[in-house]
This record gives sequence, C-alpha cells and structure tokens, in this order.
Amino acid sequence: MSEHKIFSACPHDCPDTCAMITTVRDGKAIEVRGNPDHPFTRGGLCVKVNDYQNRVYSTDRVLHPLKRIGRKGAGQFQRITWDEALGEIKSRWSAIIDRHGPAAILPYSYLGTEGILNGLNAGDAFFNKLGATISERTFCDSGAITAFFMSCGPTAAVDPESFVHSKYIVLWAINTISNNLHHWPFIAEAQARGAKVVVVDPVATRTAKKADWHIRIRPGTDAALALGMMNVIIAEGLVDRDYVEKHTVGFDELEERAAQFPPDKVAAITGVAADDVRRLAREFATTQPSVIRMGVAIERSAGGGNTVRALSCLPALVGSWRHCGGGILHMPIWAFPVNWDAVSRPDWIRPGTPVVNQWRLGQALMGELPLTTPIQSLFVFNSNPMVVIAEQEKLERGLAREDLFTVVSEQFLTDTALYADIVLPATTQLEQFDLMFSWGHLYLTLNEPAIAPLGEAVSNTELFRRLARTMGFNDTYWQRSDEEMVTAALDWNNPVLAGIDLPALRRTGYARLNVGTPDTFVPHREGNFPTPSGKCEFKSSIAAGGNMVLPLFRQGYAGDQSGEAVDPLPNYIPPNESPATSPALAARYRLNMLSPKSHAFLNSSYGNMPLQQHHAGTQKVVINPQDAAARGIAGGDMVRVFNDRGAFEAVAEISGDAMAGVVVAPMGYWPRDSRTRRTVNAINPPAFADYGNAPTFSDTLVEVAKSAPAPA
Ligand SMILES: Nc1nc2c(c(=O)[nH]1)N[C@H]1C(S)=C(S)[C@@H](COP(=O)(O)OP(=O)(O)OC[C@H]3O[C@@H](n4cnc5c(=O)[nH]c(N)nc54)[C@H](O)[C@@H]3O)O[C@H]1N2
Ligand SMILES: Nc1nc2c(c(=O)[nH]1)N[C@H]1C(S)=C(S)[C@@H](COP(=O)(O)OP(=O)(O)OC[C@H]3O[C@@H](n4cnc5c(=O)[nH]c(N)nc54)[C@H](O)[C@@H]3O)O[C@H]1N2
Ligand code: SF4
Ligand SMILES: [Mo]
Repeated sequence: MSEHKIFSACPHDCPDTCAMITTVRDGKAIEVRGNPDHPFTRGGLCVKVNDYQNRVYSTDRVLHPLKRIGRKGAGQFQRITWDEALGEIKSRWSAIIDRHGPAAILPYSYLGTEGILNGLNAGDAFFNKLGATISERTFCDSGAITAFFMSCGPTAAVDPESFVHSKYIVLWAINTISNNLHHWPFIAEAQARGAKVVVVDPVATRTAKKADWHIRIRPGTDAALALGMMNVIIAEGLVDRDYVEKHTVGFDELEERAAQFPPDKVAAITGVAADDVRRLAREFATTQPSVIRMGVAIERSAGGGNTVRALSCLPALVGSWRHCGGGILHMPIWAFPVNWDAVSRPDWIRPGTPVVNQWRLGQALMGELPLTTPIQSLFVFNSNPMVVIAEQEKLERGLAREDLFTVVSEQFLTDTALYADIVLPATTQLEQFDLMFSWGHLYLTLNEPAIAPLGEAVSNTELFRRLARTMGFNDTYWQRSDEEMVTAALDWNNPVLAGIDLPALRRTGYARLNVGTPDTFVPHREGNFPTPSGKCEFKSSIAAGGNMVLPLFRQGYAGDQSGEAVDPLPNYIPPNESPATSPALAARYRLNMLSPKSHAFLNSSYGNMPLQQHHAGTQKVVINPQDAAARGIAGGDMVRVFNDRGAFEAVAEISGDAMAGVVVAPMGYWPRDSRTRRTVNAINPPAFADYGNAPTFSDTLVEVAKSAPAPA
C-alpha cells in the first residue's frame, strides 16, 4: 500500500480559494483537507468541498465523449471515441464556417473552474483564432469593478487579513459566513477586540445574525444610504479635510450631490430610519480604522454601479485609508500580476467580430438580437447556463433548436448538457495542473494533479490543444505544456513575485504576494490610487470615456464601446422594477425577489450531489409573516413564485428573516429536480445594470401564491 499527500487548491469561483491537501492511496484520492499552514484559509474547507473526492468519483461523472441519440433534452447519448467526437466537430464547424463564417459559432464559459490555465480565459485564444463571436462575460462584478476603478483604480485596497485591526466593519451586501467563510475569523477576531460589525442587507442572513447591528435596507437603494451618509458627514464637519485635499478630486461637486440626500429623504427611499442614517455616518467617520467589505450582490440592481461608486468614495472622505485595516475591500485580485493577454490572445481577434453578452444567450439563440450572423453552433464549458442565467424558458427553447450544433464540455450531464449534440468529458481539479489567483486574499495557490484523469476526461488546456490540432491551428501557443503556459501567464519579474517560483510553490503549496504583511499593508495612506489622477476620484475622469466593459470580461476586446459619457459623480438610480419607476408592474407584483447564493451549493455546482442536496433541502422561498398572511400562505405550503417572465415552485418558509416586501429564493437548484422544471432564473430579468452590463437579479418584482396540488 502506498500513500502520499499532494498540494491541491479549491477550483471554485469563491473568494476563499482554499489551499487543500489531498491524500492519495494506491492511486486513488481518499480525502481532501484544508492546508492548516495557510494563513487565510487555515485548514478548514466548507460544506460544499469537504468531501470533494465524492464529486471526483461520483458515478454520475461524464468520463467519455458522448453523442446524442434521442431528441434534444431527453438525455439519450451513446459513447463515442475522442477521434469521432473531434471529427464530428470539425465537419459540422467547417460546414457552418463555409456557409455563414466563423461568427456563427458562439463560445460560452465562465468559472466552473477558476485556475489561471483552466478558468475564465481557457478557451479565448482558440475561439479568437477561429474567429468566433465574442462571448462577453459579465456574470459577476463587471459593473462593480468598473465603478470601483472609476473611484479607486485597480488596487487590492485592503488586505482581508488586516480586518483584525479594524474598529468598525461594514459588511455591505455580502453574506460572509456562507460565501466568504474564511474571512469571518478575521472579522470575529476584530469583534472580540471591540470592533463593531455592521451588516447592510435586506435579509437576516447567518452573517447578519452575528453582527452588532443589522441594517435592513430595501434592495437596490444602497446608493441613497451611502449618499445620505456623505450628507451627514459633510454637514456635521466629520470630513478628513487634510486627506480630501491631498488625495482626492471632486470634493466640491460631491458635496453638492450629497446635499441632495438629507437623511429624511434617504429614509423614505431605503426604509432605513433617518436616525440610523445619521448614526451610521457618525460612527463610520469617527471610529477608525473603519472599513467596508462589499459583496458581489451590491451590483445587482439598475443602479448597482453607482452604488459602488458611492461606497468607494466614503473611506477617502473620512480618511479611513490612513490606517491599516481601513478603507474599502472589493477584491484583491488586482495585486496578482497575471498577463491575461498572454492567455487570451486578443491580438487574434479579427476586426469587426461581433459580441454577444452572456445574459442574452436565450435571445441570441432565438434570433432576437440584431446579429448579422445568426448563431448556428454553441460551445459550452465551465458553465451551466440552464441554471445560472435569466430567461430560462427562452434559453431552453433556444437550446432545443434542431439546427443548432451544441458541444458541452462537462464533468456532469447538467441540464445544459442534456441539450448537447456532443458532450466532452472534463477533469476535476484533482486530475489537472493549475495555479490559482484569488479574489479574496493575497496568496497564489498551486494545484498539482493528485490522480490520473478518470476515463477519458481532459483538462480545459488539453481540450483546446486537441481542438486546435483538429482545426489545423499550429501556433506554438498550443504546443506548450501546462507548466510552460503558467510560466508565460505570470509576470515573474514583478516585485510582488520576488522569491516565488514553481519550485518554491511545490515546497509549500502556496505563497503570499510580496505586498507587505497584514500588519503593514496600507497602500493608500498617502493616496497613490492607480487612477488617471493618482487620487481617489469622487469626480471620475474615466466617466468621460463612457460606460466601459473591462477587457478581462470581453476576452481582451476593447472596441465597440458606447463611448457615451456617464455621470462623473455617484448618484442614486432607482431599481427598474419598483413602485417609483414601474407603478403598473408594482401594482401587480408586490414583492421584490432576491436569489442569493445557497449555503451548500457553489452556484449550480453540487446541486446534484447527495450530501449537499441534503444540507440545502428542497428549493424554498422565505416570506415575511406579514406578506404570507396577506396571501393565505402557511409554512411548508408549496407555492408558485411568478411574474410576466415565468414561474417556479418552492416550499414557503415563513420568517422575519426576510423583510416585508422581500422574498428570498436561493439559487443553484437544478431544473430537472423541480416538478415544473423551472428554477429562480425562470423569472429573473435580462436587464443590465448601469455599468459593465452587470445582471439585475435583485431588481425583480414577483408575486407568490399557493400552488395547485400535484396531479395524481
Ligand atoms: N456557499 C456559496 N458561496 C459562494 C457561492 C455560492 O454559490 N455558494 N458563489 C460564489 C460567487 S460566484 C460569488 S459572486 C459570491 C457572491 O457573494 P455574495 O455577494 O455574498 O452573494 P449573495 O449571496 O448573492 O448576496 C449576498 C447578500 O446580499 C444581499 N443583497 C441582495 N441584493 C442586495 C441589495 O440590493 N442591497 C444589499 N444591501 N444587499 C443585497 C442578499 O440578501 C445576500 O444576503 O459568492 C461566492 N461564494
Ligand atoms: N439568480 C441568480 N443567478 C446567478 C447568480 C445569483 O446570485 N443569482 N450568480 C451569478 C454568478 S455571480 C455567477 S459567478 C454565475 C456562475 O455560473 P457558472 O460559472 O456557470 O456556475 P458553476 O456552477 O460555478 O459552474 C458551471 C459548470 O462548470 C463545470 N466545470 C467545473 N470545472 C470544469 C472544468 O474544469 N472543465 C469544464 N469543461 N467544466 C467544468 C461544472 O461541472 C459546472 O456544471 O451564476 C450567476 N447566476
Ligand atoms: S468553495 Fe470556497 S470555502 Fe469552499 S473549499 Fe472552495 S474556496 Fe474554500
Ligand atoms: Mo460570481
């Protein structure tokens, strides 16, 4: 019997990027555990990943190429060889390219795995070379990042570990304990040392229940609260004049804007009492170091970008940046010197290549977008659009098109894969090599293959090597090993990587970027913001250039932007679906639905795994007692949640955890497990928020009614 341990890294799209250790016995992975030496993740995994070996060895894994033999969606496939699969792809694509050109092919991917090699940009070079339509990926944070760059630039901003030094912590639209678990001990330590923890959320989440103060706010109104805080801070003379003078631009204009948001008006918009607006403003200004931690959910309403603009001006106004553990944390990813262009090869994009945003996949497939080349083929990997994007019903109709040639690379036969003509088997993290950045801490993490690929599964890097060979691309890009690709993907000469290389990573499994220690990292004590002015821009100079979508999300594509100037100051933009903006709609649909992350699923992943299904229970919708009583709904009732876009069923949970007027239905459940084959994204809108073509999941009006009983 031989047993050894391998350094692994959690592959998921989660800010924690846990360092893992896999135990391998006789060639089989028998256990994954957190690496106890890792300073941020400290040896614990979460309920999703703790039994990762069961995902790897699940009997439901796709381990061989498959070809559809039944009707689309029926899930009838037969095993074929890789050569047959690649041959079929080549002949179908060649015919499509001859007839319509390569723009008739649409790639679709996101972050099923997040590694630098196998993650977000894994297919870009291939599809750019092919000339495929560009898939604009704005699933999470594109709007928030755009807005954050306008104020502060691409900065890591605050080390999440420095939160132990914070005295006033505002967790804004983030459910830390479920979604960013390993940050919580640092917050709890600060709390134990006397810091006040405030949560701003419409819902009493696990995190809100541990806070010293939970501020319930109407969804999508956060910018008004932030502007109201500024109003009070300025009116009461709590501005750090010296910091503002030296390290910001646009104070006078911001003052004028904030003057339009007195606490009483803010209270009427947000539902937060005027006295609470004042108290939050005073405490945030005077309890230093104060820090804001924003969640991704902050961007999910019509004015999400402006909300981030407003929040990211607050710390400079009161001088929080002077202190270790002060400022605003969005995501530290910008500290990692990844050369995305070396991965994505935007230089291969042909001029005039069309762009389709990911949220519009249903529309693109149904011919509802003004595309000169209609989509004839779809290639999906690292994503499960049937669960994660709006307009679920329309998407399903699009995927069912007989003339659409669909290829899906997957670990499992997801609801999306059921519609594939060809399914290709994908490895899990234990079967592949990768190096991970993080969007929640400042460590690089190595993932060595622990076991050989199961069946005929391949990593995404190998997938695109094979596809490139099949399509006759002989560029050296596809002749490199994974290690050579990693070497090319990072700027190893950057001082933050001094002393870090693959041999060093192989000794420890992870390495902290050289950015100073959590006790010394104060990047903006003296300003030094990576904005055009070098200052925190209350009045944004980037705004003049228009509502940009950042290159990272667009496969390096920088053209085709609106170029229209946007408001250079943060403002409050009301939700699309609200009594103020759509009174007729709001009269019919009186509840605002949120569809946040599930504690036990990772987006759609684990929605099919028995342990996590057991933890999550069936799809529920949380309804405030007052709203439930008004509709005659009791706890445990099967209800229909609906609007003009569609409907899904859920079990009602009556609880004050949801504020009145708000219902909460966690996402991630698979449509096939529901009686009506519909989940939350059947009713979410396809509308974009103000910046970055971000989604508007929190900006959805619905009604809830008792379901008809199941037919006998
Ligand atoms: N367990 C688990 N962890 C995850 C994931 C998962 O699926 N499951 N997914 C990962 C990914 S991809 C991401 S992007 C992150 C997301 O991490 P978060 O941003 O934390 O995600 P959410 O759970 O969608 O939303 C957080 C909170 O924001 C609140 N909220 C919604 N709209 C608003 C609003 O308009 N204003 C305010 N103030 N609050 C609002 C919700 O009630 C919710 O409690 O989580 C990552 N971690
Ligand atoms: N209603 C609602 N919708 C949402 C959200 C929400 O909060 N509410 N959140 C949005 C956000 S923030 C995000 S990030 C998206 C997430 O959307 P996705 O990234 O699509 O979701 P995941 O479930 O993380 O991953 C998708 C698939 O990738 C596959 N996969 C994993 N690793 C590999 C691999 O190495 N190769 C291949 N080929 N496949 C692999 C997995 O098996 C899984 O089925 O969802 C968005 N949708
Ligand atoms: S999903 Fe997040 S918390 Fe869970 S193991 Fe992976 S990185 Fe860690
Ligand atoms: Mo996300």
